[in-house]
Amino acid sequence: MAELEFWVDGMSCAHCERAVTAELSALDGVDDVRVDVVSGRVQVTHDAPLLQAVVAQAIHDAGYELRSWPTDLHD
Ligand SMILES: [Cu+2]
Repeated sequence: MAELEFWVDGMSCAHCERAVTAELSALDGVDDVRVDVVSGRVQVTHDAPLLQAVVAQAIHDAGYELRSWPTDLHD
């Protein structure tokens, strides 16, 4: 099980939180998604590798944009 943390732009309310959580939860290997709307921080628990392009597309599909991605992944 690995933890991934990144930031998302454009979220402002509980609706945004639900939309991002739903899109990311649907990705293969994702077990848990925690979204902080105020800071834009998203923490994902996953048991399969997550590609930046896949996560960015899921966030885009939800209507938001990936702001940052960790440069040193340990999974
Ligand atoms: Cu919203």
